Amino acid sequence: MRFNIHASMMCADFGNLKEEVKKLEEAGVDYFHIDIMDGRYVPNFAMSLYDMKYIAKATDKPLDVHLMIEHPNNNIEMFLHNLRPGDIVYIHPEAEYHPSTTLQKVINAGITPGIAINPGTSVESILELLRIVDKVLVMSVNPGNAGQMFLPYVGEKINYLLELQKTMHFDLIWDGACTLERMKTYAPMGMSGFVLGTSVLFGHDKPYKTIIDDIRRMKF
Ligand code: S6P
Ligand code: MG
Repeated sequence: MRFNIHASMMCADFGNLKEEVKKLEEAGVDYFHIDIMDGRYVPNFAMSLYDMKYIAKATDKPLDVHLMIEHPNNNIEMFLHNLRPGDIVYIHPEAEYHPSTTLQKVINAGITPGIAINPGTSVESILELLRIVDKVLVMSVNPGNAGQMFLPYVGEKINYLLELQKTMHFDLIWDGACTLERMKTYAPMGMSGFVLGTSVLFGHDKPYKTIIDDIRRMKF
């Protein structure tokens, strides 16, 4: 069963970033997931524009850039100018007064548009945006940190989105506390990608390649 593996780079070893990118590439990840935070929309600072630029230069693989910043419309061009066709940018609709205007900028730049949905955000409140985005990052933890506990009430919303994607044509990507069990359950249901952080990929006593090979060999 084919699904995309997104490596959550805020969990990588920044002392050896070049080497990390190389190892993850060789291990067969499909996307480098870049968590950009501003300390306002979320109570943390993770990666920045310059980290993103560095990783974009270090790999030919696509990036998916998760903007956890207030009013991304004010400075989204800085990110878009450094991305390539095939890369994805997700914004949080709550962080913007007019999210569809911001998404249009992403589309006009030739970058794939996406939204990220917080655990407390209802599908109804972002339904119209589902008509214009190609990717939906569904968060099963509140944005801001890696290594958080899965919030079980998100399960019902994920099922609803999996139903909607059949007619509204967007891809669903899971972000937060993604375990092997969750991949096993949700990949056959149509989840197109999983962001892997500390739960599966980083900080374990195994090479990335072994972990990814085991995931690819999983029986469904
Ligand atoms: C959280 C961020 C995520 C995490 C990732 C961590 O704000 O958007 O991308 O980095 O989910 O994964 P884990 O397995 O540590 O929860
Ligand atoms: Mg993320």
